[in-house]
Amino acid sequence: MRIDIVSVIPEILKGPFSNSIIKRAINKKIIEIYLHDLRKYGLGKRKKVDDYPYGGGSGMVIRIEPVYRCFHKLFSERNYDEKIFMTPDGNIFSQKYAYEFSCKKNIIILCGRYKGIDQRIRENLISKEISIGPYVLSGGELAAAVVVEAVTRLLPGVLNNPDSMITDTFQIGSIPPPPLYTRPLIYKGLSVPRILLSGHHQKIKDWFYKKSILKKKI
Ligand code: 6GU
Repeated sequence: MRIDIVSVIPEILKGPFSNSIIKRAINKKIIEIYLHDLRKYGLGKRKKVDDYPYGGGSGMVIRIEPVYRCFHKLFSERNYDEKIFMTPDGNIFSQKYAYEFSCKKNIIILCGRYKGIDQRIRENLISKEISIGPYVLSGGELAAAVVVEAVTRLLPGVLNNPDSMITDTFQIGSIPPPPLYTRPLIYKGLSVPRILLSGHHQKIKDWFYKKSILKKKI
């Protein structure tokens, strides 16, 4: 899978992509991630990407030309199955979207900044508008990192133990994971439930199931 991310501050995304799961997926060549600096496609000597809103109002708006140029350069190189705009007023991201995106070959993610972007970009260059929750961030970069992480871990070969993916909390239709314990057996008087040391596999399974059900929010 290939993901192209377009942003005015692509540096924000370098950290999240150079560690852990995503780094491993890149090294294994399961995913390719390319960061594009929108400013490179900006106007004039100062590489301007934003302007004042028509009709007045505070804040700056991202202009269509830089986005159009950047997108069309990429469109000329390959087909994109999804063109996602990260925005606080988009559809709330969920595991369902993570699955959907993980089945695509090429996707572009455009990160918003400033007050917003020209509506013509949203209506003509974008196929999905996504938010990661009901709160406002200064830009879509961290939200894009969340989407990429959720998608990457679903790609075959990324997780060492696919079984752990199946039992993850938010896998659709599953119950939450039970409480987990590891060594030491007792720490400052806090001990691990004895049942887990009993060796009774069926009883342990039943106990885990009961604890999971109890955690489920209805
Ligand atoms: Cl995608 N962008 C911004 N700026 N804020 C957000 C968001 C996205 N999702 C939740 N808050």
